[in-house]
Amino acid sequence: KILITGANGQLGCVLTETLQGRYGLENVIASDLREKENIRGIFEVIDATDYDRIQHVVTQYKITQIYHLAAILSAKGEANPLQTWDINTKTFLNVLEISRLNGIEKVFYPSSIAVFGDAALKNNTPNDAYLNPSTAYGISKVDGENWSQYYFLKYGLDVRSIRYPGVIGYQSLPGGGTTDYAVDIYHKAVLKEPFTCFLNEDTTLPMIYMDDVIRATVELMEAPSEKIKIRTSYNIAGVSFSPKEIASEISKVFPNFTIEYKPDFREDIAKRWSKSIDDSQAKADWGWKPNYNLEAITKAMISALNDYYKEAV
Ligand code: VAH
Repeated sequence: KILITGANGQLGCVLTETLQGRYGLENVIASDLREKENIRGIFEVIDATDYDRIQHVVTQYKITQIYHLAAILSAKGEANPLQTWDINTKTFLNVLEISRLNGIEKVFYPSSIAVFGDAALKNNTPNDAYLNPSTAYGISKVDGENWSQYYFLKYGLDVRSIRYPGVIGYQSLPGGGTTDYAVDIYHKAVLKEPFTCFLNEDTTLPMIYMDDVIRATVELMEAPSEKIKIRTSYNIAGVSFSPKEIASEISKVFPNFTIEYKPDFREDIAKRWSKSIDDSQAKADWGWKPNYNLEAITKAMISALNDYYKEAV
């Protein structure tokens, strides 16, 4: 039985559906701080800062695996560091401690390319780069990575983690992230509206398509334990592009599409992150391979959002 926290979130809702498809609707317990949004199947409201509440649900459903997706993203995290600490770090420690005390078999922890700061190489950032993040969010993710490794080394808890790039998908909207523009831009393009970008035109960031990132998560979690050599977190790469490059790809489909640039505080966050990621370790250890480049992402996003907005009319 699998428990997912943060199931209403950008990735949580898609991962819930994928795991339900793989392991059966009755074997996946979705949870979130808020009442259920676009989720079928079993759902529990869980405030993951509440240790007893998680423990209760773990006992009630005889949970054997936990995917801990509840988190505050980078841009929103800057407004309230204490809340970011509670929601990103305290909740994860609750999950780890409950996992070890209840014999949970596997735990998944989403880290982020936000763990990288000025000390890391900007291009092809290696897995073992020195981590000096510049945001409250990045600090919380480095912390989570270290706690993962600690619980693995000290208690043998099978915690696995990926450093997610910015995730692009049509199924859901991100909230409070710095990479969110790369989802919003497709919505505006399909609605034939102009787009205002909060990053500079040349600010390149690592991104990944939803299908790829969900597949990476499932593949990592299904890999034999001895293949998982890194117990902090794995770099994975999808595609890297700047706002100018995504806009130019969109213009091939919508020649009248317009974009203007009004960089705000999120530009300061983005410029300290990596531009591209070296994922050779994930490739070597558990066979990771991305499928979607920018052209394929653009095609898939526009076609899915066209259908979505047609049905919505
Ligand atoms: C954010 N999407 O923008 C997240 C992500 C790569 C960054 O973790 O905050």
